[in-house]
Amino acid sequence: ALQKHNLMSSLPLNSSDIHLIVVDCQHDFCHPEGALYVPQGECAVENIASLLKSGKVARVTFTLDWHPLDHCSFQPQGGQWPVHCVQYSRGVALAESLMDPNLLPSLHPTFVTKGANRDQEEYGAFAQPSTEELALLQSGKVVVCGIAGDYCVLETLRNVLKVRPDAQVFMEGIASIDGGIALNEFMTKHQIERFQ
Ligand code: VGL
Ligand code: ZN
Repeated sequence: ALQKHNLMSSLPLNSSDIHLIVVDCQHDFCHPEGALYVPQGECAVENIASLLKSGKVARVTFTLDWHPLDHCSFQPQGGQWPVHCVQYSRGVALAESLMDPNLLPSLHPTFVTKGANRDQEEYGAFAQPSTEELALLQSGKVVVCGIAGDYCVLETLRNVLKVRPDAQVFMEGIASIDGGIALNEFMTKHQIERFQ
């Protein structure tokens, strides 16, 4: 769900302005001490931070894994994953190097949460995009990156491609649990362009 406090979400961008979608770059996935640390997560985050600072990006959307304490995907509930990204815990925080009060305000950040429904696994953002989310996805040249490449990035990319078949992927800004196999296969199969 799109966090509606963001009043800049209708800021129009030209199709040449980059709109970077950063998937789940949160403490639990990016920090070696996080609950569901994905190897190389810090490298992906550093590369994303550099791109955001490069001046090439006009707008950023952050997706956040955002689970209630008893989410069905958690092992104590019989799910596959350790308890992670619990709402209002440290684990949901954006990775340290992306939190830059001198930079983010000029990129009109929007936050999109997912996984809040206790009874449903939801890897991808924009599964059933609202009118506002559709407008957001129409904005700029859409480039996707984040963590994990084989789960939430892949699923978010599938959803984004339904609205924006021209979306690209920033490979250096991705870390995958499987080392990149699933995402690479998907990109080859669907001839998705890499952002250079
Ligand atoms: C994710 C596993 C569980 C992800 C989220 O962000 O890729 N993976 N929840
Ligand atoms: Zn999750």
